Amino acid sequence: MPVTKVFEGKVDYIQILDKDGKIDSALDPKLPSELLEKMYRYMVLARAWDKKNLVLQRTGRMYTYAPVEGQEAIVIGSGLAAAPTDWVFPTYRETFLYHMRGASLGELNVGWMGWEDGLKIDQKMCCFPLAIPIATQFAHAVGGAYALKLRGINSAALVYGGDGSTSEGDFHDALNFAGVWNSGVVFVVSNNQFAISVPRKWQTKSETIAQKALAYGFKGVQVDGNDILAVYSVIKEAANKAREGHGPTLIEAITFRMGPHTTADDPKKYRSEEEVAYWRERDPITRFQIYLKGKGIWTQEYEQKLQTECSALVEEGVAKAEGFKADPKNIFKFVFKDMTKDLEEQMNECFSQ
Ligand SMILES: Cc1ncc(C[n+]2csc(CCOP(=O)(O)OP(=O)(O)O)c2C)c(N)n1
Repeated sequence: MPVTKVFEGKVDYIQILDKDGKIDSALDPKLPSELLEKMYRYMVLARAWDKKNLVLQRTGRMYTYAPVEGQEAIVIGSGLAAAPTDWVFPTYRETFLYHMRGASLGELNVGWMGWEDGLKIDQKMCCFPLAIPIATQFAHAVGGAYALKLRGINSAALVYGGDGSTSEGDFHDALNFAGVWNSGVVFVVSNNQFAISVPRKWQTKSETIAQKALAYGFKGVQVDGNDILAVYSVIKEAANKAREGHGPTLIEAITFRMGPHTTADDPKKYRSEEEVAYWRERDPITRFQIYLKGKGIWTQEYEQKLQTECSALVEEGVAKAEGFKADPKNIFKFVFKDMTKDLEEQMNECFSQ
């Protein structure tokens, strides 16, 4: 009986800037200085905002918060690689994208402080509301890409998720449809090594998450998620491909969540100090700073000025959010475009006492 090979796959891993800030000159995307500065500025701002949010939560001024520390290169690299008319489908870990697309930090904080108004997104920003139910956003993105195609709109759909979300049925349904329909979707999986306390190796027997795309008939690629140049380049290429009608790509960005899963979690219970230290040495901001220093862009004065600017922006956002006068009725009003009878009854009952 003859044996013939009917399938063979490969998954590349891409890193352009190593952990010490040294560039692979063959892969250097040679981005203009303004873009490099924008990348750095956004990463520094995201970290300052993130750190402040943790403090706000710990002091009772914010409810549950999901930190982004360590994963900034993925959010910002992808956010800058996407065209403003590409649609994004974020989770709770990528809300900084809303700021990059026009929302103020104050508006973001209104949402994180529990008010529905913070999730009111201008359609022009091309953003879906953040998904908290794990993996539902993948199906939304494939449907969104299909809707864009039907309307003749030449935009990609970028959808985000964590390593844990790839174990959900919705992830596989979405990949299957994306493959069959040749949808213009870029799946960005932030493999931050843990789904709350569940390590990546308990999530799947596959060597990589990227290879799952091969089973659904399209390209999967791994990227150093702490290297903003690699993230930017890989996502840019995938988004162009999506817009040109050449179908989906699955990108597995290897990273680490430096903080807790959310403020309701204690990571010391399930991971070691050594593991955290290993990733601290691979920080996405530090290595980019070294790279910018080598290019003559980064100096101590540059950093000081930037830190001052960022902390002013963060404080302005906090003041705006804390001064926000919310209408509690919006909890009911913002669920559907037209309020259902049931909700109206509940709202009236709630506010009649
Ligand atoms: C459908 C569903 N099941 C369970 C949860 C509870 N939950 C919230 S976050 C999370 C882990 C998600 O891990 P991962 O997808 O790796 O993303 P990360 O939080 O690490 O970015 C779980 C199980 C949920 N929100 N939705």
